[in-house]
Amino acid sequence: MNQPFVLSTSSRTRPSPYYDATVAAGVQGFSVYNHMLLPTFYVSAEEDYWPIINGVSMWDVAVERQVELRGPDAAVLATMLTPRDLSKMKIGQCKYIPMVDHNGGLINDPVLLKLAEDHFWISIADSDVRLWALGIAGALGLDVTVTEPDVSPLAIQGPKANDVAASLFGEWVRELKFFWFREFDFDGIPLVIARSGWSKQGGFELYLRDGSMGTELWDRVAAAGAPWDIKPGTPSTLERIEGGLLSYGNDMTLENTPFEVGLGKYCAIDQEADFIGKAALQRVRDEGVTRNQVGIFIEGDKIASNTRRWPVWSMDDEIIGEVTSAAHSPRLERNISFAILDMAHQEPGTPVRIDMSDCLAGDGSRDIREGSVAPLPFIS
Ligand code: THG
Repeated sequence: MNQPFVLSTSSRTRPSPYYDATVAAGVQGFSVYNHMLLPTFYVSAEEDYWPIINGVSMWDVAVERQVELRGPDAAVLATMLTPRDLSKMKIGQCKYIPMVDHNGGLINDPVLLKLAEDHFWISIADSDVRLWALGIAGALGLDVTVTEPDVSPLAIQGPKANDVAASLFGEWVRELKFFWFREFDFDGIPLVIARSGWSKQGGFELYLRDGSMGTELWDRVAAAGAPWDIKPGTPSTLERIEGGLLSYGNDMTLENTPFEVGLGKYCAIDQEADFIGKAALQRVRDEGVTRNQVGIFIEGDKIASNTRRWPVWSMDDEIIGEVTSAAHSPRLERNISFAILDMAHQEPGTPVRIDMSDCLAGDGSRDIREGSVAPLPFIS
């Protein structure tokens, strides 16, 4: 897509602590996420992708804002906010926690960090979780503060991330387990270092606890990564569709329950503790879903990205669902996508048609493609 406009910015589209460093590194595109600017590419989606697969890449993901829960009832509130079972969660652990409303609709799919028994960070995808958490805390009369602290993640992702992190922080970091973290004073730069990140290639997220030190942290990571040819990058739509990672607002919204988008495995709906949406999710479980997420291979020219959800038709010209995210996979050399389709059309190999007409082209041109249903993930 060739956009005939620029993105106008203001203090409402808050820059990240790494903004100056990313501009100096040659960032060329931004999206808006949690009311902030999210870098989207440096060279091109495909050029930026290969270091994540074969080397190491560093990403400004400060848009993953933290919603901090602190106080005697912080754990009670965290438990109310997700169907995931938190009863055995340890200090120093992260958990991927779908959050749902009273109807079971997805509010967000954040990562939860437990810093102390009375101290949590909800590291959020793109929706206003702080408002939701404040509302629930107030309605339940809980003794907890809900704030947005000055904490901004920088991700290091790719097979060489271990080497870069060890050269920065020491050998101990190689032993850090997946989805665990440690607080670390990095020569005066206050960090929480977690083995996590929005790719399937492995790596770390450095949660910077002082936004005035963004450039300093960026520059130190870039310098330490130079021997491994670290590149500036961004969360990759290509890699994450290949690997089956979902994007809130794209692949799921308030209109979806976790069961429709493969997140049922993170929902302990019969746990002892109460949580928002429990009755609704039990009902959905008992009644079954009417639609479900699948992959679709899309034929024809390389897809750059989708600017809206694309309608999907059966070969009898019935509308059977929508493509929610699409990209060209460099490793499969095919167009791949996530879609939500009616239950009658889930079988891998089922032929479909996709209306990819670009609403932003504005010239009424049509782009109808052939496709076929595929199992997820595309690459495991
Ligand atoms: N990092 C941080 N916060 C985030 C994201 C992130 N918030 C929003 C968004 N990304 C959340 N989305 C995901 C989705 C999947 C995973 C991480 C973030 C993930 N899942 C593990 C997997 O698929 O193997 C399973 C985790 C588990 O078992 O609990 O890594 O990227 N800070």
